[in-house]
Amino acid sequence: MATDKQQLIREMTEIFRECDGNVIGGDTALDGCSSLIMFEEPVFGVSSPDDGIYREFMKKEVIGPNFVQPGEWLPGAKSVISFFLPFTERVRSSNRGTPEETSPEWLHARIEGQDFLNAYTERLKEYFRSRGADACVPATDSRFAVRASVLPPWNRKVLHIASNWSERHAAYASGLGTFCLTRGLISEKGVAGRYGSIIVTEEIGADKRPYEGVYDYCIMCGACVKRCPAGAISLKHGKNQLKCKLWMDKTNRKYDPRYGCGKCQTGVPCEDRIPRVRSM
Ligand code: B12
Ligand code: SF4
Ligand code: SF4
Repeated sequence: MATDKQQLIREMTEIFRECDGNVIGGDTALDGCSSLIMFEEPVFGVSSPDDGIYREFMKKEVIGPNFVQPGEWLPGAKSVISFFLPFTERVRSSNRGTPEETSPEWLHARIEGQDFLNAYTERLKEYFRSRGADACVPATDSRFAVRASVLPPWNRKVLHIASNWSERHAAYASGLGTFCLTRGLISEKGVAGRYGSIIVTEEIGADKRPYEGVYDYCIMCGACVKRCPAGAISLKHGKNQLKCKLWMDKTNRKYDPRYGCGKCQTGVPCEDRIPRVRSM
């Protein structure tokens, strides 16, 4: 029997509501973060593992040959389900102020937020198995790896970082949104939030991508350039990974054991919406 996609989405949303960990409380809470809800409900997109775009991701100018295909993560894969968890207004607004200080709410949403996302995908895995399908979550799979290299080798200022499964690229393939100047992915709920994905052997039916170009949703307004405390973003060259990474390391020394920045994702026109949709 064909999968009822809308019913499936309702059930995956219900699992999100029931999943523990989206609220910060007790001893873990940093100053002012008691009862903080990190994420709003997910937005989903589905793509086919046979979509030629996954092969394109292996080109060196996109991700590179280390990108692992959906069917290699999970033999018999029929669907890639990608989702965006938008940060709540409380998380987003907390990080709009002071340019150099990452808000405690954002720090929680980066660290405990990813823990919650991992727990949610584990619940989704169990759910698909209960439906008789198999499932794999690349982000928590032991084969997941991030490779960093300096490109070209004679210029130590250009850092290329590529994981063997990129959440933003899977989301792009699944119709969830497009990239932007900062290399973040803007969804219909904006850029401030986190992406996750699960590969399943159930045939769900791919969503149409409502865009053509890789950067369609970015209006190139430059607001993120002014927000970046590390001077990592420019209208001419986009985002410099090395400068961003070094800033991130600095936040780790400051807020250890947490880290994060996200100034380029808050106080900008793409924070919680598509700033402009190009007419097609
Ligand atoms: C490594 C990493 C980092 C590194 C390097 C970033 C990088 N290389 O992308 C560092 C430490 C710098 C970093 C920083 C941050 N990160 Co980070 N990071 C990752 C991680 C683990 C892997 C990224 C990766 O593999 N990239 C692959 C490379 C190749 O991507 P890329 O160079 O950007 O890709 C370009 C090319 O493909 C190009 N392109 C050229 N031709 C073509 C053709 C086609 C068809 C396409 C599609 C593209 C394309 O377009 C892309 C954009 O320019 C992901 C999690 C994951 N597994 O996906 C999170 C992730 C990207 N990070 C995330 C976040 C939130 C952050 C921070 C805000 C930190 C924070 N929370 O405070 C900052 C800032 C990021 C930003 N400005 O967008 C989110 C992004 C959410 C979003 N809305 O987009 C992710 C997806 C984590 C998550 N689960 O949500 N991160
Ligand atoms: S702030 Fe403007 S230039 Fe920067 S990513 Fe958002 S829409 Fe693009
Ligand atoms: S996360 Fe911070 S340092 Fe990195 S690009 Fe965005 S604003 Fe700049």
